[in-house]
Amino acid sequence: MTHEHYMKIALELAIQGLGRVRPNPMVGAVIVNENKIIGKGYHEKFGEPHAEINALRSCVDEVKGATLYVTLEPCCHYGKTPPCTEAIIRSGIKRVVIGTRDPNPLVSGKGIEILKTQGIEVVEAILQEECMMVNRFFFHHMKMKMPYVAMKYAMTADGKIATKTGESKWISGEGSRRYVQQLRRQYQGIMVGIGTVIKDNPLLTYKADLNQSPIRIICDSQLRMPLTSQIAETAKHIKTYVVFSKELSETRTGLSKRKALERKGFCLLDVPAKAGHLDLSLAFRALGALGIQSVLVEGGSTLNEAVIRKGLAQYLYTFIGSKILGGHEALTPIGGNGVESMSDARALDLVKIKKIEEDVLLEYRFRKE
Ligand code: AOF
Ligand code: ZN
Repeated sequence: MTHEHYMKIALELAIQGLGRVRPNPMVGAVIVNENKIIGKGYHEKFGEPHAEINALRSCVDEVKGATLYVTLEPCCHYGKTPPCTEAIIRSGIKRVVIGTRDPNPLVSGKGIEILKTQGIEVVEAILQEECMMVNRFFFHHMKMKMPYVAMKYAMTADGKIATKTGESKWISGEGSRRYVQQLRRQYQGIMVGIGTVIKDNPLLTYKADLNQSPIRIICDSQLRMPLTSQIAETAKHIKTYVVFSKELSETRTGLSKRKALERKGFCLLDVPAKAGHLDLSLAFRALGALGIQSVLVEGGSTLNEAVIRKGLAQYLYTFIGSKILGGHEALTPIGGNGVESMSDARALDLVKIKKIEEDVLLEYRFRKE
């Protein structure tokens, strides 16, 4: 069997950690001796043993002389758990086949060096692209110190996100809404503008398991958050940031509003604003510094426009419902004034088309500018 064959199995194991290991990467490992798989494991839960350790513990046969396949370079640092390199060396494994290097500066190539100095053969970059893709949020955050940002909206076949009176339930069907629930489980944070909170009073959770719900982030420069909203009522149990204007935080009204929100359980984050608009680049930078690796932006059209204008998004999910609303006044997904010339359009690369019942989902990557 090829290296790719076993790495694929390791990748399938890795994604079983989805939603449970973040902000750690998802990692899978397979141990093979004489063409036979003798052990398998993956990183199951944040703070618990790494993939390699679980694979070693699962071995029934002799590990000496075996090959370890692992989707990410083994760590060599003391984190919440001891270094995987030490356990590998102790086990008598002869060869380690790695999907991709760990971008964490505490590891980044050092894990490989340690294994090599102990006489272990190391094979690198097997299914590297796929191994990076499963942890694209972790890689992006390590490199950019900013969260990986994806935007999601649902629009009608004529490109509207609500009627002219603001009704938006429902543009997309049940299947699409179930899909969005799965997305919420994948992203560490979910962001909306305060307009959406006031208009729709959403909960913004992963409903099947609140423990896997993303952190909620509300852009609310003037602290208009209603204290009776569903979000406010649940802020003590589900971590929720309110991002607001630094200028407001220095006024007396700002201070009293801030106190009232803190009593409700909100975490307050102030960032500079210009003409009442938050500096979103600084907001995302601050969220990155708080360890938030990925954010799903769920609108509305004002927030979406600001995110796109500043080039802050990497990925886009567009759901298209089989309906037409019509009208000049009905909102479209991206508000503001838009660009004047076709040459200023934001370019996208289409990566996926999916039919979901009567809806269509289009997934795009934002082309780098
Ligand atoms: C591995 N195997 O399965 C994972 C690794 O705090 P800790 O001890 O859990 O360490 C977290 C760091 O370890 C994380 O930032 C990443 O660099 C690496 N993750 N390494 O060898 C694994 N999950
Ligand atoms: Zn490790």
